[in-house]
Amino acid sequence: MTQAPPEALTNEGQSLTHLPNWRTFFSFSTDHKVIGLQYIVTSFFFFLVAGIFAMIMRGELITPEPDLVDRTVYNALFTMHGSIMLFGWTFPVLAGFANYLVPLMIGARDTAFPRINAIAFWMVPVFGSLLILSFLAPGGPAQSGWWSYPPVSIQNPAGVLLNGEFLWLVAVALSGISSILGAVNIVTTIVRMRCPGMGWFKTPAFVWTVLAAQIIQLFGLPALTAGAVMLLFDLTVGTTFFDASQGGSPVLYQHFFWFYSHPAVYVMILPVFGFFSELFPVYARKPLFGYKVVVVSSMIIVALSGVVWVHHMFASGTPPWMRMLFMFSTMLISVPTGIKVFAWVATLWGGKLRLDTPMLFAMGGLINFVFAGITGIMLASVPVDIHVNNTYFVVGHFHYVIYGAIVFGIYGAVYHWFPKMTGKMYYEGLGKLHFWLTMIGTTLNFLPMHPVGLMGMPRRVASYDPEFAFWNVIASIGGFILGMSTIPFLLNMIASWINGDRAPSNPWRAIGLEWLVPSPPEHENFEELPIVIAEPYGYGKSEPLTENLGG
Ligand code: HEM
Ligand SMILES: [Cu+2]
Repeated sequence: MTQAPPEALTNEGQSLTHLPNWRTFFSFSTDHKVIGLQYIVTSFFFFLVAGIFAMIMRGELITPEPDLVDRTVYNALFTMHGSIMLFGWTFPVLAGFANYLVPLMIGARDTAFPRINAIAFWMVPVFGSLLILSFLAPGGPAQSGWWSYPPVSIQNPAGVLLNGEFLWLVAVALSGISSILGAVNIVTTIVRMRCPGMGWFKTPAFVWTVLAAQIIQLFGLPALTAGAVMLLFDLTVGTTFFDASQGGSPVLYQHFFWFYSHPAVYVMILPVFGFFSELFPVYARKPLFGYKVVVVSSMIIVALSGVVWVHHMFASGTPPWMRMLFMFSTMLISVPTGIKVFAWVATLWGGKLRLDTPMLFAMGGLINFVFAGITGIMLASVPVDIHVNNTYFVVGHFHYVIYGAIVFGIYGAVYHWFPKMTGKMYYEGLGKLHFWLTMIGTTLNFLPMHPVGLMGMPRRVASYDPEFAFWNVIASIGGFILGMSTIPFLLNMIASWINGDRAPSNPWRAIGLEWLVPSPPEHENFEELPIVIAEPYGYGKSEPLTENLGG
């Protein structure tokens, strides 16, 4: 028999036999698609854990008194919430998308170093568990915030070596090593493995943003790791790099820390800019406006991101002339960023908008990002920053970036590529319910933080003056709505992965190499490597993307 049995064929003539077995996801695989999904699923687990901590904090803050948890527990909660959200969720989930999508989008069969890639992934469950397990350490987990500033972080009140702060530093170092390995792999893949014909200006915008983000990892992480190791020495073996009482400098730590951790926000936001750039053209059915300018502006952001870190230290005794320099360089970043925003708006302008769930999340994310950009410019200005430093205004600003833009962008990407990754369609009704709960929850949770911050409510407190109560009640209600919003999301993902309709190879009629292969793609992606002949966003132009494959 040479003919395939008819029941093995679906609408587009793909065989059902290559749907991956669930056991694959618990194994040491070197397939970038398996590793990508491993990253994404693991990171969502940490998202939920850190989200539960956020719920407890918002429960605590619903009344002015510290009645739900005491102050020490509260300190541990915001520290672990922030750390797990950043190291366990945002970086890994974006690494997952980079892993899954980059080889498909550039027409490669895998990444450059598949084994290093797998090792980088398997460090994530290790350091993530270490962070969670630190709740069992004597004295509890770290309590000095995700910044871990000395002198608080080198105090060691429990007097034991294996305390929460120690475990935290080990976890952060592992996270750094994992990210460096991942960055080496992804950068090499993008530079060396683009298929024939894919010059730099035929490379999809998401791939550009991933490259930009990973370059930041390569120059920034060594500084963070150096700072963390020196802190570890101060904590354990009695060096005094950062101990002011012994002639060390706590401000030096702040330089090490922010030299990486400011650029790190672009490691998180740039791939989300990539998602916007991929999604808007599809759902507006128009080419990405100013594609070349959009991709080049990512690289300009990388260059500028390395010269702005001192804006986190305006209130740390930085001399005025230096403040002026860093205020100016920070504000300059709004130029390439603003160019991107204009390009997205121009892409949407006059387009035939299709408001499916991925598009709703992308548009909601763009709106929230514009708002966060405005408060960001305010914070970049020295006089405003001195006034609102360490108030809830800052917390409101960065959650608008991190939740309003980054989480929204990631949700949009999850829905958009879900059919490709799983071979199944998600349920649109549940998706829309998820979007509206997320939008309402975000607004109620994070908007009130701005007025209450301007009124002077300090951050990192378990109790507060009753005059702040009104805004905190609203914020907490918003927080609980956000917590609830994950229920339709998880239901949708699980139910449609198991039971959803079979996805065709290109359900959105999108342009891009990943949509030319079956859903989910075969082990080595392409039987025959594509030969690219056009820019990736030819919507409405009806020119083919490749010379040899369809589409
Ligand atoms: C339902 C969603 C969320 C709620 C209700 C929430 C709530 C909070 C609260 C109450 C704080 C303490 C603020 C302070 O006093 O400084 C906080 C801090 C923080 N959050 Fe969230 N958050 C949420 C989502 C996220 C997400 C998705 C991320 C990152 C991906 C994130 C990252 C952080 C960071 C980095 C801190 C600072 C921790 C520190 O000061 O060391 N949050 N959050
Ligand atoms: Cu910054």
